[in-house]
Amino acid sequence: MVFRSEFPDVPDVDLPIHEAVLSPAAGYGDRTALIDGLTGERVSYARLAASVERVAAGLAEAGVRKGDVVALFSPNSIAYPAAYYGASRAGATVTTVSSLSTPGELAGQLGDSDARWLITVSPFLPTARAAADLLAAAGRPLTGTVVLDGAEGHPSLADLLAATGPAPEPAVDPREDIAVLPYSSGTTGLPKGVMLTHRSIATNLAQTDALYRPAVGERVLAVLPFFHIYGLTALLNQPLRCGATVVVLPRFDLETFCRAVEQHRVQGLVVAPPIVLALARHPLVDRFDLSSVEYLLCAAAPLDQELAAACARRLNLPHLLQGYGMTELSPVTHVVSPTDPAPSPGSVGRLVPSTELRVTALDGSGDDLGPGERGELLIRGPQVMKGYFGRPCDTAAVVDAEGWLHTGDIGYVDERGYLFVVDRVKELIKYKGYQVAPAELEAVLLGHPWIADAAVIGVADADGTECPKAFVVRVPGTGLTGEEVADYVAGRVAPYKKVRAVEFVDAVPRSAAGKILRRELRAREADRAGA
Ligand code: 4UU
Repeated sequence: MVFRSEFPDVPDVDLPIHEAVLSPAAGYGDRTALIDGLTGERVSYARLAASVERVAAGLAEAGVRKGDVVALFSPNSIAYPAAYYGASRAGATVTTVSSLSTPGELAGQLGDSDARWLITVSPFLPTARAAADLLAAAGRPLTGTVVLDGAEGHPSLADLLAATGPAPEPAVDPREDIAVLPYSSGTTGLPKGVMLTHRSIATNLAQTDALYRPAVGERVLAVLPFFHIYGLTALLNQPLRCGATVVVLPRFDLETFCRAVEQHRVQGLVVAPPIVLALARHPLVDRFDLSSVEYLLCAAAPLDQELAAACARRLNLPHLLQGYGMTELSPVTHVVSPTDPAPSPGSVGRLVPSTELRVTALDGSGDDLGPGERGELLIRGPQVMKGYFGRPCDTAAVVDAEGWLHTGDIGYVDERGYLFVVDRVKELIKYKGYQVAPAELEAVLLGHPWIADAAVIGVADADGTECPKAFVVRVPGTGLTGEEVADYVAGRVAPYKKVRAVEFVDAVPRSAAGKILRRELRAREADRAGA
C-alpha cells in the first residue's frame, strides 16, 4: 500500500529560495533575525534583507554570474546567511562544504561541483589555499575567494556590503535551477553533489509548515552546522522564513550551549543524538536554568529511547521530538510536531503533506507492505532531488522510473501513521549525525602501501554511537598495527570520519563481481556482540 500524508496537499512553491525565505522578512522589520550566541551581536530582519541585496550586488561586481557554483566553507556565524542567501540572490548555486574538511576533501568537492568561487573565513584560509593549489595544479583554478572576516588580497563581507551598484536580476527558474548542491554519499559509493532545486527546497519548507513552524519571535538555538542540510533547513531556512530568532553558535560545547539557552531564553532546540546524550548525562547541565526550553527536536541518526526519556525528564519536557530526512529529500519527510499531544513513543513522526511513502519487502520481491511490517522506505513527492550532479547512473540507482526515491533505510509505520526507522540497508555510516561513506575510507586505506585490501562498516560503541570500523588485510610480512592504520586515515580525512576500530583479517568477503559483502561483516559483528 501507499501511505499518504493525512494533511491537505500544499501547492509547489515556485520561488527562488532567498525569496521564499526572505520575502516575508520585510514584514518582520526590526525584529531580531539572528543573535551571535557568543558575542550577543544582533541582526534584524531588515538588516539581513538589505545585506543579502548588497552581497548579491558585490558578488555580481566581482563577476559571479547566474549558474556559477559558489562554495561556502565556513562555520556557523551570523554572517553565514548573508553569504548564502546573497549568493543565491546573485543567481549562483551554493555548494555547502563541511567546515571540518581537509584540503584534499575541499579540493575534491570544489572540483566535482565545478565551483568557481569560494566564500570562507580567515581561520580556514590555509585549508582553502591548499585546496586552491591542488585545483590549480589540476588545471582548474578558482576565479575568486571571498574571506568574510577579511584577509590580505581577498574581498571581505564588508567589501561586498559596500557595493554601490544595483543587485543583479538573474532569470532564475525555480523548477530547474539548482539552489543548493550539498554532498551526500546516498546509498552507496563516494559523496556526490545532490541537486536541490529552488522549487524542491521552497516547497519542502511549505510542506514542513504542517508539522514544524516556529512562531514569530520564537528563539531557536543553531549549533548544528549550516553546511549540513538538517541545519540549513531546520535552523536557517525554516525559522527565518517564519520570523523566528536564530541564536547562532559556531560549534558544540556543552557549557556554551547551556549558557546560550539560559541567556537568550531559548525555546526551541534542534539537535542530533550526541547533544541529547550530553544533556541527559552531564552534571554541568544542572548549573544552568534551561526552563525556557519548550521542545527539543532530534534527527539525523537513531535516538536511543531510554536516553530520550532521560533527557526529557531533565529538561522537564513531556517527550522529545524526532524528525526524519535525507539530503536527497530536500530534506524533510517526517516530523513529530511540537503541538502533537501524544506521538507514538520512539517514532520519527508523521508524513509531511504532498508526500507518499511505500514500505517494500526486503526478501527480494519488493512487495508493498502494510502497517507494522518492516521494509525499505520509498518516498515520492516534490522534495525528491533532481539528481546527483553529473552522475545520471547513480541517480537512476536511487530514484526509479516512477519517481520513488529508495532511501536505503528500513522502517515501519504503526497503525496511527507514525514512522519508525529501525535499520539501514545502505552502506552509509552516521557518526553522530555526520555522514561517513565507507567507500571513501576504503579508498584512503588502499592508498597505504602495506594494506592489501580493506572494508569499512559501522559498528556501535559502548554508548550506542555508530563508528567506522575497518577490516584490513595486511601485505604479508609487514608488521602494520591497528594504531598505524587509524593514524594513517586520521591524517587524511575530517575528524568525524576517523576509523575508530581496526581488525586484521585474512580476506575481505567479496562477491564474485568483487563487491564487498558488507552484510557478512555486519553479521560477524552481530554474532560477536551477541556472544
Ligand atoms: C534514524 O540526516 C539527514 C537529514 C535529517 C533531517 C533534516 C531535517 C531530519 C529532519 C529534518 O527536519 O540527512 P543525511 O542525508 O545526512 O542522512 C540521511 C540518513 C537517513 O537516510 C537515515 O539513515 O540519516 C538517517 N536518519 C535517521 N536515522 C535521519 N534521520 C534519522 C532519524 N532516525 N530520526
